[in-house]
Amino acid sequence: MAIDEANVTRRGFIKGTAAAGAGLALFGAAGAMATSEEWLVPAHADSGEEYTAYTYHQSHCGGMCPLACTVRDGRMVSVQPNNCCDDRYETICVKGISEVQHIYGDHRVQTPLKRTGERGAGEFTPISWDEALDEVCDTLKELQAKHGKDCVVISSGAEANFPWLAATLGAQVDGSSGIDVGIGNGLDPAIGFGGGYAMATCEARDWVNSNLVLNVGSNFLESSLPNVRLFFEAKESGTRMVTVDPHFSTTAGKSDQWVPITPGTDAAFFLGMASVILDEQLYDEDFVLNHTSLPFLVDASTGKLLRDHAEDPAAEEPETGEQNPFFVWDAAAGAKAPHTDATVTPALEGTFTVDGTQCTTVFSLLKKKQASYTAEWAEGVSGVPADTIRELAREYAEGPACLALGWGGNDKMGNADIAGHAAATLVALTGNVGKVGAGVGVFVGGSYNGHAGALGAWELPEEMAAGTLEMPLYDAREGNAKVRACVFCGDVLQQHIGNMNKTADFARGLDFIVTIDPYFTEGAKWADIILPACTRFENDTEVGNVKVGYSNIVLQNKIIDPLFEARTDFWIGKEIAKRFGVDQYLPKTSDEWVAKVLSSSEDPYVSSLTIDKINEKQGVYPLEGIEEPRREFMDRVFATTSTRMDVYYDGLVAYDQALPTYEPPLEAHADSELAGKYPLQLANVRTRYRIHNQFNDAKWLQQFAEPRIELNPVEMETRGLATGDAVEVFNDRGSYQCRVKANESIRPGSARMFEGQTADYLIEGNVQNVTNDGYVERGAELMCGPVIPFSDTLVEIKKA
Ligand SMILES: Nc1nc2c(c(=O)[nH]1)N[C@H]1C(S)=C(S)[C@@H](COP(=O)(O)OP(=O)(O)OC[C@H]3O[C@@H](n4cnc5c(=O)[nH]c(N)nc54)[C@H](O)[C@@H]3O)O[C@H]1N2
Ligand SMILES: Nc1nc2c(c(=O)[nH]1)N[C@H]1C(S)=C(S)[C@@H](COP(=O)(O)OP(=O)(O)OC[C@H]3O[C@@H](n4cnc5c(=O)[nH]c(N)nc54)[C@H](O)[C@@H]3O)O[C@H]1N2
Ligand SMILES: [Mo]
Repeated sequence: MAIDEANVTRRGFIKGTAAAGAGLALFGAAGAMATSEEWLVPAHADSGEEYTAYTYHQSHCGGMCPLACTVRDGRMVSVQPNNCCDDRYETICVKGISEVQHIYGDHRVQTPLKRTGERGAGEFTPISWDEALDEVCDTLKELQAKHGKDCVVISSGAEANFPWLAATLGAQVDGSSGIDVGIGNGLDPAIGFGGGYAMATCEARDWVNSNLVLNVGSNFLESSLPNVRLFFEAKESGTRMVTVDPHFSTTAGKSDQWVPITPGTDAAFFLGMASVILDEQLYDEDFVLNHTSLPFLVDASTGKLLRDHAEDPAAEEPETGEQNPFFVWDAAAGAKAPHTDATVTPALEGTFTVDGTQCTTVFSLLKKKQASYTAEWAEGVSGVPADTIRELAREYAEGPACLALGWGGNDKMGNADIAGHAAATLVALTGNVGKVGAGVGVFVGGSYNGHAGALGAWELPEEMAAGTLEMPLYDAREGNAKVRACVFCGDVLQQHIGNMNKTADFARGLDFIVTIDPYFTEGAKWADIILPACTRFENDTEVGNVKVGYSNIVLQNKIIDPLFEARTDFWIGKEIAKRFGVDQYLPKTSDEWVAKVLSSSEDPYVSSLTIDKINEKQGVYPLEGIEEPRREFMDRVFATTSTRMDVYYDGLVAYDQALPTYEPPLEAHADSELAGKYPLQLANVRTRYRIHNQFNDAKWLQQFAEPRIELNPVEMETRGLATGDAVEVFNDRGSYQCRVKANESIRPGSARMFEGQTADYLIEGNVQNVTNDGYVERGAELMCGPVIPFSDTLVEIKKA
């Protein structure tokens, strides 16, 4: 343990434990306790050792900021941007700076803990690592012997690092089912990119080359802090930045134009734009004919795309478009022709008889469908004036333009896939993809949006493999699932699923729950055993991890020794592997693992790198070719079956969603049955002061981002509320209490809350108590399964 006991003053010690409230029992052994209160006594500048070491910060804000950390007398005393090779990557925010305090925060789990009270009550007693690990492994083995290996489900947040825990246990893995897949479910099948997460087809660095950036449903200037500079560079170079958001967000405030929209109606807005583009013939005819499925023939009676032959559903690989072409209508020959025949000029519209079957084109079907989706109709649904829709449609069609979407806006509504599909239709009509200054998708995050590097992996023997996921955890709550035990690396239980009261019932029914986290979270309260993990800054060897972030390969070097009795994820994973008798297949140290991840890369540029070589550049090594922004599909060959933008989803004919058909959100809309009882929509958004539940106990940040619910003054007045009042937020699913704040930026009819706010930081209850966990019937047919519609939530608010 790295605590300088002499510097822990008696007074500081008492204050520290008092601040933690029930902290003695909660967070570990009193004797080992040292919180920031006593930690921040002056360090001796003249005596002791001082050094600077390099690591990267949290990834889940898209950050991974390269950091230079100064350590004095064994304590981390300052965190600054790493002045590494290229100043584009020298970023830091208040979250990074305040880690000096936060890593010593009073919600750190300091020792392994064993539950003493009811599940969820948060009562624990400290135990030793050996006791904790033995109990974890013995219990898991016992359950697996009875119910099969896959009765254990492992689930991690984004920051944890357990590359082989599931393989060690033969357990199922549930990543983050249903999260951030709303828009991507509708967009990505059209392009074959993004894996359902709507990853942008180019980087925000390309925005300087755009005529327009239409930012719909993202608060980029808070959710993408390392890239904020790119937004302003584009704006200053003359790119028009337009933000479509129900609320006057930070990003809306810095944009050239703010377009307020009714929550959950992005699809209507996009469909209105598409109609203008069709009516005014603003579409890019060359792109439409040669690079999209819009001229493809559809069987009018079944709605299925015409193909050469029926596919074998049992085949291991679906056939390519080359092997099993689609068809277009060759007007010159008066016959069908395979879409792959480059000599044919396809007919865009019409009805044709093909082999005795009535056929039409996707474009004709789109035109027919769009007839009712006029700009005036879209105004009626979305509240965006028809003239604004027309102007934006013309400007977008002119291009080059980027359609920047979000994970925090309409993505968090049940109807999100329709918005994604409508966005894909807009892109297909205008060709705003695969050329300089044009792209579509979510641009948030430096670490997700740069160039990707091909890191290698540690190979495991074949028999060491994870189980197959039976069903996502949100469905496992319905009962009848195999799962008997869960290992949560991070706060999955509370943070990853809507409707906490239902999740709590599920947690009560499980046989065993383990949480591995540096902090005592809401989800940890449900654990039987809590294992204290190290933060990014602590390690027991030289190097803890390697990642690609921000177009660079970055090392997580050790800054300080593990604090308290915390241990690294790597160490915990190894100790579990030892007890399961498979330790011999794993690297001995994280240094050995990192070296292997580099040397086993298929890319010779990456495999030639070593830890030393990267550390010569202060832990940050640029990938090749990163001077140019990443741009996908510049050859306009898409990663779809036809290699074109496939906008017609004939798998969804049964749901009338082969082309986007407008549907309102599940519950958060004006005609909702619940609207009378619960008139306010609860928008769950991110803030620059937090990463989800992370930094809740960062004292220096709490003063800027005290958890509160925000309402328009009009809504405050009708409820007789004043800023600072304690309120209850409730619906049929549950309730929570917090303070309320008036804010004119909030749209009347909605309330806004920063997500990740949990019971320990509110007056009572947890935001997740009220959030929606329902989904649409077609959910199972979508690319990533249904989205969890956290913001498709209606509530009422009253004085508590
Ligand atoms: N600082 C920080 N950065 C983060 C994170 C973090 O926790 N903290 N988390 C990361 C993660 S995991 C994610 S998913 C991303 C999310 O990043 P974003 O997609 O930018 O999500 P939010 O920041 O929640 O912003 C969503 C915006 O959409 C608006 N909105 C709400 N409903 C609608 C709607 O129906 N239509 C439209 N058009 N707009 C709507 C909200 O008012 C809000 O301004 O951020 C990442 N970056
Ligand atoms: N109501 C509501 N819920 C939401 C959302 C919403 O809008 N509304 N948004 C959703 C979205 S978009 C997302 S992406 C998810 C994000 O939810 P998470 O994936 O849970 O978010 P993270 O910030 O990655 O959480 C990381 C957790 O890991 C812990 N941790 C940090 N470092 C380490 C480490 O080194 N090792 C280990 N073992 N643990 C570590 C942190 O203390 C924290 O508990 O939340 C979702 N939940
Ligand atoms: Mo997310």
